[in-house]
Amino acid sequence: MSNPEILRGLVLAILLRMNAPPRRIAHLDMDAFYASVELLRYPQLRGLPVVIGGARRREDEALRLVQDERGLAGIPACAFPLLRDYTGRGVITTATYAARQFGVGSALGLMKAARLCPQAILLPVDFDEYRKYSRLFKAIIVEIAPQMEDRGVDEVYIDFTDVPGGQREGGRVLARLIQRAIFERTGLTCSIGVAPNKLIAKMASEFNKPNGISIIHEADLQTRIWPLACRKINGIGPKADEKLARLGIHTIGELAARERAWLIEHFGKATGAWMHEAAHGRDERPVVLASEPVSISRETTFERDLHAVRDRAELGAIFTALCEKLAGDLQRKGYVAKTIGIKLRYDDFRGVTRDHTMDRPTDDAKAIRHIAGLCLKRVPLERRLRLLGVRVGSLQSTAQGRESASNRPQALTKSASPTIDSIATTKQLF
Ligand code: DCP
Ligand code: MG
Repeated sequence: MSNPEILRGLVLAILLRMNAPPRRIAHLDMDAFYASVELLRYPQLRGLPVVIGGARRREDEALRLVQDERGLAGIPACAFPLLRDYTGRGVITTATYAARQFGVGSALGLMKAARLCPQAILLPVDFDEYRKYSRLFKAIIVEIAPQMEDRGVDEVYIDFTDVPGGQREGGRVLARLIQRAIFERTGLTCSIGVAPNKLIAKMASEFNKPNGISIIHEADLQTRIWPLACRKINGIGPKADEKLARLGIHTIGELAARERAWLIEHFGKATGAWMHEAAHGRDERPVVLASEPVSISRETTFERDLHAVRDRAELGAIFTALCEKLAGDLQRKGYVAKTIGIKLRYDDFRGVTRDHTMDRPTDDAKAIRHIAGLCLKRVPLERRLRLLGVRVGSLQSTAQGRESASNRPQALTKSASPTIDSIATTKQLF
């Protein structure tokens, strides 16, 4: 290409960019998601403190016997199990806003929460139901705004930039439309932040929770973002936050005031440079449409610590059930897995993982159980166990997986070299 042509191309690109509408990215997060889904079947609990956590118990089964002709909605509120009567070591997954006023919320132990709000109603988790509503609200969004990035069970990013109406009032009009459509078709509320990029949108969706909308423009950086704690930046975890505090930096504004070179000196090249960009509200990450899961896991914390030999039968049954659930997850989502792994936590809280990669992928419960069982044989089992988890990775979509399986028809073998994973706590993939 000749020089004038390149120049013309460049000018054209600049003109197009100048004429392009500004980037408007939304972050949508459902309000008290698991609890709100539960309130759909138990509307009589609206306005009451309700916490979700722990496995289904005898009390929950008994509850269903007191329903009248209105079904579950006919169970009187006074018949529900209360937090004060809970014994065990489960944790809260989420709580209604009425319960949060008492200081209870995600990740708090149920017994500890009982001391803060003994009168709260306790409901067991029902992942299948939450997954169903997760799929439903996302389907409603893509009907209206197809550029959606799935970020987990209850949150998504949406690119409003080129959606008709997506620029009106900075995105408020479209946000309202989506909020209303989700509410009308599911009965669930959500909160939405719309901003020039994902980083700010994620912070903004929290500003007016529940059922809120926040619109942030570049010019709002100093007034709306800089006063916030550094921890509000998605990516600054508790460790980095502690270090920042030790260096006298508490707010995003204080972070922005530091030289880029100074941040690099203290946090390394990549993190330091990223912190500098983030504090100035800059983030070019695109909204990525199809997000394929990397791995799927299921785990359970036992009601009491179990020993591999003395509680063999009980442990075996739990292990098999986990593998069956995982196989169900794979089949429902249309994946087969080549890597099967286990995760254990001992009674002294130390954790260990083992995994094994097979020659051909599977979604079969028995095959998963077999390989997971082999992994279990590779860990010390003298101590009692507190938690057991099974994870499948190296996922392929079922069609692709079946093809590679039929090309290489081999039995499940122990041939691949085992690897030891580090222990990672990741949000459960749905
Ligand atoms: N969750 C969980 N364990 C945690 C945090 C969350 O199991 N430690 C589950 C339960 C939540 C869901 O994930 O309902 C979504 O997490 P959020 O952080 O978005 O919390 P909520 O949607 O419950 O409340 P909010 O209104 O603050 O978004
Ligand atoms: Mg939420």
